[in-house]
Amino acid sequence: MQRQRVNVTVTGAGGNIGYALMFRIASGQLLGPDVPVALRLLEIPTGIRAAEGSAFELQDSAFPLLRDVLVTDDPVQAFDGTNVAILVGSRPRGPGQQRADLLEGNARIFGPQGAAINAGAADDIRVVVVGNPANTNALVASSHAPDVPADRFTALTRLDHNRAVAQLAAKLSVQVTDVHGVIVWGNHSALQYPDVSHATVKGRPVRDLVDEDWLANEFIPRVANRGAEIIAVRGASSMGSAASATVDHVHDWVNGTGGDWTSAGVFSDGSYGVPTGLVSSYPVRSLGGRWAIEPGLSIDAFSRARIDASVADLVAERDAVSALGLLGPGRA
Ligand code: NAX
Repeated sequence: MQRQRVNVTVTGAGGNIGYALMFRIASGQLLGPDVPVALRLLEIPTGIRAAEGSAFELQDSAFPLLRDVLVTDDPVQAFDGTNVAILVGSRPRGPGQQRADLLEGNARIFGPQGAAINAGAADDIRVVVVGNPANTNALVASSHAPDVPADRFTALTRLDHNRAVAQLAAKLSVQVTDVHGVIVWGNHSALQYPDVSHATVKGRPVRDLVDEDWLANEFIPRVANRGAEIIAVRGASSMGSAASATVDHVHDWVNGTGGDWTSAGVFSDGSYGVPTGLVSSYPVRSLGGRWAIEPGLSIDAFSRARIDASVADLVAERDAVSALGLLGPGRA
């Protein structure tokens, strides 16, 4: 028997990741093979034609689960009654722009979108922010949605997690399914910390299988800078892998993580010395449709320094949007 229809909003639907995402959503990979979906595609006026063209292609795909597609440039309409909001559309860093300009430009997008979610989304709304700077954009959106529980706002760090798993599998000549217990901490930025302290491969600690030099000088920088490497080789930024990680994130959030934890940007409750109120990447499990931070993991000095550096990056971003007066009343 088919389940109740789920409304899914994708912002930036006329862009690269939006294009790669929508076919995965409509085919049932986001929520499950028995869950009908209605898509709401939000764009700005310059992107509307691209989104409309993509909607034609969705129609031509005759997906059995796809009930409806709406293309709009009105956030209020896009988020009305939505159950899952995937916020991809953002303002890219322009030539010569400083981080403050980037944060400001994006806060002016994610603030109103948070307000529209607050006003009209369904009670079970789940939000994942993909558009960069993803963690702080999630914080801004949430701060404008005071009626929506903070734990419904998340940022995508699953791509970094997947990259870390894949790099370990390649290094150790095993399958990705043999790798467990990887963590990405902190900000989805070059200061993120992909941590293998608790990772195992076929039951053996990864730390016994690779040397410190490889971890510090190859693995960590490669995962953290993989986006730039993709651009250099492909001539365009990550799109299929980013869409795939987004599908993984929402799928696991809704359906559960099973035996292993994964990584996601969630509101800190103070765990692991991360100040409350920041959206930081953590080891998380989803149970009963809610993310929970994995408790009680040991943190050695190597990890502590890197987590602290990434968290300092998050604090600087939060302080910058706060100084600009762009945080809403929700969780200042
Ligand atoms: P594109 O430039 O191809 O697409 C972005 C789309 O967003 C454009 O069509 C634009 O018109 C639209 N848009 C801009 N402002 C909007 C608004 N206010 N409302 C609705 N739509 C709006 O970029 P794409 O390659 O799809 O990347 C999108 C974002 O994902 C970027 O910020 C990028 O940095 C970020 N990424 C995040 C990743 C993550 O792991 N969190 C990894 C991949 C990617 O780098």
